[in-house]
Amino acid sequence: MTRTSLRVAMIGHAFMGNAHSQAWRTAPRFFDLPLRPEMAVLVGRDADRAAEAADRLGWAESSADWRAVIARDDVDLVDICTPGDTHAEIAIAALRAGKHVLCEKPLANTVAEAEQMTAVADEARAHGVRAMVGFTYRRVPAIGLARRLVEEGRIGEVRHVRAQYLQDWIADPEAPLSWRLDKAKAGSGALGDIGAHVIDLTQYITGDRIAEVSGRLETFVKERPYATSHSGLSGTASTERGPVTVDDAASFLATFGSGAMGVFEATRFATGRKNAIRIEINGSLGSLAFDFEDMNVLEYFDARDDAEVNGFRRILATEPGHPYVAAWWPPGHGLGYEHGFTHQVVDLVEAIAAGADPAPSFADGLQVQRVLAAVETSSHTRTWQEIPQS
Ligand code: 4PW
Repeated sequence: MTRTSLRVAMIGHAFMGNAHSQAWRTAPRFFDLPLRPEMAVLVGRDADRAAEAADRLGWAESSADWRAVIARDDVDLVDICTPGDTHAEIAIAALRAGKHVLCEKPLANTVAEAEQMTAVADEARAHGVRAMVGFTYRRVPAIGLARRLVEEGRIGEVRHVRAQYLQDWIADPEAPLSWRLDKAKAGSGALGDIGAHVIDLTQYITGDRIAEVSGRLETFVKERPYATSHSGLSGTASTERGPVTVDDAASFLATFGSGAMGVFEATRFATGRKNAIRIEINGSLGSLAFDFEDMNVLEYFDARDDAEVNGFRRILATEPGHPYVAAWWPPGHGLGYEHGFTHQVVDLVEAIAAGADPAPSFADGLQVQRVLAAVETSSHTRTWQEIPQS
C-alpha cells in the first residue's frame, strides 16, 4: 500500500532531539502507521553542528534557519526540541504556517505564553492542523496499564495520589550551570522540568485534575560554575561562577477535583536516584505503584483478595495486550526510555491521519502550566492557590 508521506522538520538536536530522532526513525519500522514519516530537515543554531547531527541522526537535510524551514511547502510537521524560551514563538509561527506541531514539555515558560499557544492551536484545528505537547512518559506501557485499571474501577475511588520525580544530577555543587538552571531559558527548575511530568502523569492515570495546591520551592546551591560545554544532563565547568535562578527542588500538596489528596515532590538532589518517577495511588478497592527505574513493572494491590494471600502483585507490563507492547518483543523482553518517544510519534501520526486531536493537547499543557505557576505563587506567598479550570 502506498502511504502519503508526513514530512517532518525538527528544531534542536541535543538530548531531546536525539530521543525524538530515534522515535521518528523507529516508529514506522515497528508500527503500521497510516502516514509515512520522512525525516526531512534538522534545524540547529549552528549550521555545521546541525549538518553533523543531521547526518548522525538520519535527517535528509539540515538548516540553521527555522523560520525559512517553517515557510517551506514540503514540511508538514514541526517537532520542537528546544529549551522552553523558544517554544511559544516557534510553535505559533509553525501553526500559523499550517504545520502540525509536536512541542517538548513543559509547553511554555509562562501561563501567558501557554494561553497564546493554545489559542493559536484552537484556530489551527479549524484548518485540520494538530498540536501535541510531549509528556512522553504517558506512553510507558505500565503507565497506560495503570490508567486502564483505574478506568475499569479496579482500585475504586481514588483517595491518595503520591508522586515523586527524583534525580541527582546537580547534587554536586560544582555541577555546572546548564540552561536548565537558567529561569530565562527554562522557566523554572525541577518544578517545570520534571515536576510537570508527574503532574501530567497523575492526572492522566486518574482521569482527574488538580484543583488547588500548596507548595514550597527551594534552591540549595545558589551559585555554580558556568558551563563551558553541556550535553544531556552533564557538562564541563568554567572557573567563573554565576547565579542559579531556578528551584533545585519543589514539593506541594494538592487536592484533586474528586477530593483525592495529592503529595508531590520533584528534586534534582535525591542522591542515588537517577530518574525515579514514583507514583502510588490508593483507592477504596486497591492500590497501584510505579517506579520508572523499574519501568516494565506495575504493582497492583486488590483489597478484595483473600487476606491470607493478598499483597502487591508485580505485573510485568510486557504482554501483547498491554499498551503498545504487541509491536515489540515477546513477553518479558522489556522496553526502555526511548520507547515512550516512539509511542508518542505513533499516537501523533495516527491522530493526524484520523483527523483527530492528539493527546496531550496544548490545552492539557496549559493546564499543567497553570499548576506549575500556582505552586510557584503558593511558595512565594505561603498560601493555597486554586487552579483556574477552563
Ligand atoms: O524526563 C526528563 C526530562 O523531562 C529527563 O530525564 C531529563 O529531565 C531531561 O529533561 C528532563
